[in-house]
Amino acid sequence: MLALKPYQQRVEDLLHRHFHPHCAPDPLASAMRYATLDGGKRIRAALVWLTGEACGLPPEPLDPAAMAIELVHAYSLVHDDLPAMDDDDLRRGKPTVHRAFDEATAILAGDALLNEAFELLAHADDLDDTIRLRQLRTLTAAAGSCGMVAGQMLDVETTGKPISKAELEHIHTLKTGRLIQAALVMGAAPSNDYETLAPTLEKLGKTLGLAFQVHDDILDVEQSSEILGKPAGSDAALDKNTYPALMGLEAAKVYRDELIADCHHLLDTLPFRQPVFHQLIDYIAKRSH
Ligand code: GRG
Repeated sequence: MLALKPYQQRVEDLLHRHFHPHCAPDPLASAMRYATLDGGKRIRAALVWLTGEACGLPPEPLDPAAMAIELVHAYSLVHDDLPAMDDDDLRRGKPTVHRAFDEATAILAGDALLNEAFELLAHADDLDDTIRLRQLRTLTAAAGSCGMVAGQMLDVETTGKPISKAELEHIHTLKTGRLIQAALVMGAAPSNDYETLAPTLEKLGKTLGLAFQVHDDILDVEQSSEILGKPAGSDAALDKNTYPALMGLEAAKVYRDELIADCHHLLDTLPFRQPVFHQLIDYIAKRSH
């Protein structure tokens, strides 16, 4: 998506500068760079800045929040790819961190990236303490044991077991939705209207996170079907707890489109008009990877 480019470039440049040089010893520093730089759609960082822009804020005060959320996201991917979790060999078109380095380095790089995110926000000295605390509270709660980690735990626990749509929704609201929600809330943190905007942004973030996940599940089914040469909806991906497995591929697409329509309506109830924001919502359900 063309409109995403400036945000992608901005976070890439900021992270590049942040990691060159870095005090961590090698191979830790190299693994942290490998996991973070030159990759990813940067949707979460873009959402931080877009929400800020919509609130009339310049990008600079939101740089630490945009970087921090991408660091938390990168950590979650490194740990999710580990043999004890998804055991994936490829991420962002290249070998996963534990394949390119080793398992111990990948675990430590993930740990370091998570801490780095909070350190970065804690040191965002240009921000008023109230704003900094708002962002720290939002991100720690979203990433922590009652947020993304809880979602991952429930996902691991329920893999291979039949679950209801409500249970799947709960898992993905935590696992994927909480960080997307945090991006919106952190972006509005410096706004004078924060208290008024936060509840709608939370609702929008939750709905957008779900739409993101439903589309991710659809992509998994369609792309593995292409690879295996079978009709979409008939392959092994359907054994997993995903929306297409639970409700069928076509119904999952309808559900995704309903969630996207809800997102547009929620955005329209906010006191800002941001065409790029609407475009990003559509992109979430149209992206090919
Ligand atoms: C290990 C605590 C812990 C949490 C992991 C986010 C997550 C929880 C696991 C990722 C598994 C996964 C592939 C979920 C599908 C949705 C998702 C988060 C996809 C990856 O996000 P993108 O598409 O990634 O924004 P890029 O590479 O573009 O940044």
